[in-house]
Amino acid sequence: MGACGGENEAGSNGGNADDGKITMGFAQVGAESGWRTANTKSIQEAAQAAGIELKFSDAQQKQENQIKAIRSYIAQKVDIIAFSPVVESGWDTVLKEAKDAKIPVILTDRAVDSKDTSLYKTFIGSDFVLEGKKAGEWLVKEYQGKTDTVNIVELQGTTGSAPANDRKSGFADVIKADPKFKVIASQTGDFTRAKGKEVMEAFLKANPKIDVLYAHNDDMGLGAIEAIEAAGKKPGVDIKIITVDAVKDGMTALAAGKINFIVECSPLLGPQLMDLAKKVVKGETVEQRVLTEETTFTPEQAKAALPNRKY
Ligand code: GYE
Repeated sequence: MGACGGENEAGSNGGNADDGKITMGFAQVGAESGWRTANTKSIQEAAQAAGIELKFSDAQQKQENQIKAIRSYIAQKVDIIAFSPVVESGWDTVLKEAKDAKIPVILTDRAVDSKDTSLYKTFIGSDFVLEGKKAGEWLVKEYQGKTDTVNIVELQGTTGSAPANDRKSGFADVIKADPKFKVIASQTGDFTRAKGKEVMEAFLKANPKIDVLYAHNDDMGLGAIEAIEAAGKKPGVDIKIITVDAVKDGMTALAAGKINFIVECSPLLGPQLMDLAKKVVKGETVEQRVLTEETTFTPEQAKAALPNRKY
């Protein structure tokens, strides 16, 4: 600690690693879900453990707020910027601004669709297409040997976000092999419990026969469970439910049989992010893509995993 004194000239090359301590500006999506809360905690705790000074902002699920935060980190000459882009498109301009200021950027959790991959150093997070596929594969197995039509409703994540786009396409890709699977309604619930409930209420009103709900995260699924129960139906029995994330509340509902299957998406990205940040600031090369390891859970597996679940 304190190896470099304050006598150095202020960083002339943009970043200010001259004080020996790395400063990271992190532009978070918001606080929309249990996943996000766990992700924020992981980042804050890991920064502290790694001795990285963290400047943290919450964009309340708005891209314009994230762009503002990133611009302010550039103006403050942080050493590195990390962010979880709320949507995939529209980042080129601000990423170029960071590049021109020689401040490296790490994408965490969600991807951008920028063609120029030199605009960021690495992208750490899950394979959302694979998550959607795992959800679809469970469904295919569950209805194996049956011929009746399976009416599916889908609660999508935030419109234009990587997890919503990819979880939708991965799932669709797997179930399209069998025409008995029909997605009869698909709408965004913005990854929140309140929106999940509201949209599920509308689904239930408009569709007398719903067999399956596929929700892009636990929170929307949990909101939908309230709507299903209020409509006098049994979640997990009358309507089978698949979600993604595997946060504690989701796992509890899974263990209770109200959700049938959860595809895990780990929010604990903090420690890996801090390791990568240190390497990038030192000028070491890092992998362009760092994948998170994940599994899936049935009710039995949820019961076994719950006592040790950290989030
Ligand atoms: O699944 C959802 C959250 O980007 C992986 O965002 C993340 C998603 C997560 O709101 O719960």
